This record gives sequence, C-alpha cells and structure tokens, in this order.
Amino acid sequence: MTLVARRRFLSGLTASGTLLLTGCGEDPPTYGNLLRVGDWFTYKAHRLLLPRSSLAREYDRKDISATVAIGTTDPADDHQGSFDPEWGRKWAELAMGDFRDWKLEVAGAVARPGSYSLQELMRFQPRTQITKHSCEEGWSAISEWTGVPLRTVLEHAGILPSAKFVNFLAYDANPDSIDMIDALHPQTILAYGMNGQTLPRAHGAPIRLRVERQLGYKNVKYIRRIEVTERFTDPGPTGLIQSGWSWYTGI
Ligand SMILES: Nc1nc2c(c(=O)[nH]1)N[C@H]1C(S)=C(S)[C@@H](COP(=O)(O)O)O[C@H]1N2
Ligand SMILES: [Mo]
Repeated sequence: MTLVARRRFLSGLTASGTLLLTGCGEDPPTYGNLLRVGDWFTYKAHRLLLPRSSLAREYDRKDISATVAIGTTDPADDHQGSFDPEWGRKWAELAMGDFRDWKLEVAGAVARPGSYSLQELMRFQPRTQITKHSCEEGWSAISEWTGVPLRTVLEHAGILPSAKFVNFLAYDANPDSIDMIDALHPQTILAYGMNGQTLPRAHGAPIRLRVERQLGYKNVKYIRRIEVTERFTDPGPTGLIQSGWSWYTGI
C-alpha cells in the first residue's frame, strides 16, 4: 500500500468507526488525528468491549510493596520544571499547617459547585483497595489506598446530565482529565490514605487520584481543583498530552 493509500485507508477507518461508535460518548479531539489513530482505537475498543465497571485486580495485605518509587518532584520546589509559581508556594504553606486550611474546589457541570475540606471528604463513606500502580517508566508497586469514591463527591455536588469529562488541577503543573466512565467507576477514589497512614506528602498529599484501570501518570497527585466539563478541554498548556503522552492509557 502506498503511503497515501494507507492514509486514506486509515482515515476511512476513523470516519466509519466514528459513524459506528457515536453514542458511546464524546471523543477527545486528540483522537480524530491520524497520528493518534492507535490510541483512539484502544480507547474505543475498551469503551465498547469492556464492561464499564469491570474491576482492576485487588491484592492482599501481604502483597503490599515495601518501598514505592516517587513519580514526581516536590510541588514546592521552584527549581523544577513542573513548579507552578502560583500554586506551588500555596501548597508549601498548606503543608506547613498539615493541610487544615486546604479545600478541594469542585466546579463546572455540577448543580452545586463548592469546596470540601479534608474533614468533610473523610466524612463520606470511605473505600479501601489494594492495587498495583504501573508507571509508564517501567516500575510498579502494590499499595493500599483509602479515600472517598470520586463518584460520591460528584453526586454530592450534583452531576449535570451534560457532564462528559472530569479535569483535575494540581499544585504542580500537571493537570489531567478522565471521562465519566472512569470518573464514576467504583475504584476511582480521591485517596487521602496510603498503607493505613495519612497519604504522605511525597505521594500526593493531601489527596491524589487513584484511577486503577489506567497507567501511573493518570493518577494525579496534589489535587486542588476538580472541574466537570461538557466537552473535552485540554486542562492546560502544561498538560501531558501537550508533550505527546496518550490521554487514554487503559490497562
Ligand atoms: N500532580 C502530579 N501528579 C502525578 C505526577 C506528577 O508529576 N504531578 N506524576 C505521575 C506519575 S508519572 C506517576 S508514576 C505517579 C507516581 O505516584 P507516586 O509518586 O505516589 O508513586 O504519579 C502521577 N501523578
Ligand atoms: Mo509514572
């Protein structure tokens, strides 16, 4: 096949695929792109073929890893590329007060936008799960995570029927987003505990996302704000998809 014919073939597939698969949610626009056709098929195939709430494997206490790598730099370290001058200093300040003054903002396509303190989040029915974190750099670790299901918080804020994606903004420059299928999945939690302890600063305090059916980098740490969106919006110029990472990394 010549390159041009192959291109036509591939874009034909995309077009007919879109035709066939409309109705299963809005496409992240990155996925209409020829270069991204592989990712797009993975996303669509997972969303079509896998049961929406199939659970990621959960492990036993005895499987918990003794040491876990740290996949970020310190959000308060202004020498780092991912340092956010506005929010990095704020995180350092909040950390000094053990996050007593921290609040999670919930905004966007919800009936009751607002904010939640750590204590308020802890008052919701918690969920604990022992799962494997798989970093795209090749390491993995099993840990026990405790937190509030994202679904509980979103339902408390009142998800509007038009909601399609959830963006997570962090105290460093690493925003990301997931679709509503992952957002409402029972194992998707806002974790404030790890291995029976308060979530350590190095692992994303005060809360970090656990989205168990995707690769490591989707598990946003140091969350400050959640935005429910009606359309796929790249959560910012520093988002990982800007530097070529797949938005969907289902495993
Ligand atoms: N805010 C933020 N979240 C992040 C990252 C980051 O740089 N900033 N790195 C990701 C990557 S690549 C991985 S592997 C995990 C690492 O989590 P850990 O440090 O708790 O092991 O966090 C993810 N979440
Ligand atoms: Mo990672």
